[in-house]
Amino acid sequence: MNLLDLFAISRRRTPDKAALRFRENQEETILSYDRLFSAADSLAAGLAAQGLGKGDRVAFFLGNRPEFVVAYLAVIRLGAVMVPINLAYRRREIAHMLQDAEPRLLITERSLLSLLDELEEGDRRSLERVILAEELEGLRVDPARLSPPVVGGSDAAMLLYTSGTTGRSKGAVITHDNILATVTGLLAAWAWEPADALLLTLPLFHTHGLVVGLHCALAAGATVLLRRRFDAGEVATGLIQGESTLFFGVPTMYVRLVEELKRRDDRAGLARLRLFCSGSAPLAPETFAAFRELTGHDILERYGMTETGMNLSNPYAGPRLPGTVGTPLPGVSTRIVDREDRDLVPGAEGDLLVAGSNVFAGYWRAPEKTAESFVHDDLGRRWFRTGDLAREDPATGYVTLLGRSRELILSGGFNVYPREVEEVLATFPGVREAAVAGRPHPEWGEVPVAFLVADPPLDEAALINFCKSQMAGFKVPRRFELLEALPRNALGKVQKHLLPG
Ligand code: MLC
Ligand code: AMP
Repeated sequence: MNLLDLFAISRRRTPDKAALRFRENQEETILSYDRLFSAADSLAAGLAAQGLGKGDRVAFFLGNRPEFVVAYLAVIRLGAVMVPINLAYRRREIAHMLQDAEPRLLITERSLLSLLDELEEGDRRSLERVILAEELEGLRVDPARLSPPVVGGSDAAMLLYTSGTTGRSKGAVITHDNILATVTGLLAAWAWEPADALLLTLPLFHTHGLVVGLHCALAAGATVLLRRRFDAGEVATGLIQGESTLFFGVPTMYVRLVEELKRRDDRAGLARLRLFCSGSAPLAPETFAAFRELTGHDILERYGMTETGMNLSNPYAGPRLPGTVGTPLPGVSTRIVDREDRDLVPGAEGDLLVAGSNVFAGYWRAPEKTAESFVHDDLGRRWFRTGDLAREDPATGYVTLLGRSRELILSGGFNVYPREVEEVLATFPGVREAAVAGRPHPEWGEVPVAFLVADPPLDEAALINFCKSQMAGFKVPRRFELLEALPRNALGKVQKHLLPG
């Protein structure tokens, strides 16, 4: 079985129902299930005619819009692999992904072309063609020419880039089976039904918007109310007056929604919604409480990762406990272990391992990194090291995440790897040493802060501009502090816990 088999059920059952409704600038594009999948079939036929086939990578540097969905479905129909690129990325980050994934095609849109113009010839070596979203319709041909699908569950559907423990990001190979596991688990756990409509403002280039949002909705035969981006005012109005039954967001979105809803006296319409979910970063219990106070809804917090899809979730029917991520989803197994990978008793704090069909195949062209990321038990079962520290409540079985054993800063649901930022800082003239650490922030959760040993005078404005030219805005340190020396242990390793607060 592949993903399209799953979606085919919705297409067959309700061909005329809206699968996707995209609204931008007061204009709405509506694609029924039949139109969406027919468009994907004819685009797949067109791409196949151009030589695209199984295993070929197709990079997407594309915002949320219907063409993203049509093109994605066409790509997986051919057994090809989508490689989505974060829209905030700059040349250095995009170049790395293109060089590593070696896509044959890149699908983008006119407004983003200027960023791609910055790429050097070597960066785009693998690219045979750059296609604009605006041109996709013209590539469609009669789908009768399409050969039967050649795609199985163990074939890759997407390469999702994530950084893991080292500075350079790695592609997590996500198979059809991996996505099927997450989607079928969530359909049951959150009681998805065809009558659902999901207001989706999360970016489609990450697993939260893409798998948890888009895939679940299409598999359920529900409707996706897709938006280009999150705007707290528009979302509040949409939720109060619109047709959505579900909303998914990262904690930053809920922080902003709480502020927005405090100013509104027309909140009664929110009672129509069935479920609000949060994930990708810790939801502060204060935000949970404020949202409940304003809306009467308990946000359902769940926990996932790019490499694993979704792992744990608070219950749909049952108490949703703030500060916890609930219990394992159907088909997911968890262990909490000590540093020697020995199981700990419930209640003890340790490293969280997960296993299940949801766990990815491995890192793209990085067998050593893949091997390091898994522990094998006596039965030969593969357990993925999440890098998250966790404790299970012995009474309820609910899991609380306590932090991370790897260095990772979570800013507004985006990942920032200190080492990558440190490497960029170290190339700025005058910077002798750099250490980057996360510091709490009321809106973003955490933000990166840089500690520098530098030759005076350091031009901070020039340094910020340099950082902005080298990496996505959310990775740029919010504060720079000059130190005489970085705190190091006897082995010379920087002791980040000794850096100023
Ligand atoms: C934007 N900015 C951020 C930021 N997003 N700064 C810190 N952290 C972030 N997350 C900065 C930009 O650099 C810019 O700064 C300024 O904010 C305005 O940019 P914007 O693009 O207009 O921001 P906005 O649209 O308000 O974005 C906020 C947001 C967005 C919350 C909507 O960050 C977002 O969509 N986050 C969701 C990320 C996500 O989907 N994560 C899921 C990963 S999957 P300047 O200085 O340049 O002007 C995963 C697994 C799982 O984690 O469990 O789900
Ligand atoms: P990513 O690599 O972008 O997929 O981010 C995955 C990481 O996000 C996880 O390893 C966690 O550290 C974090 N994360 C996801 N959901 C939650 C949550 N509900 N609470 C705390 N952290 C979370």
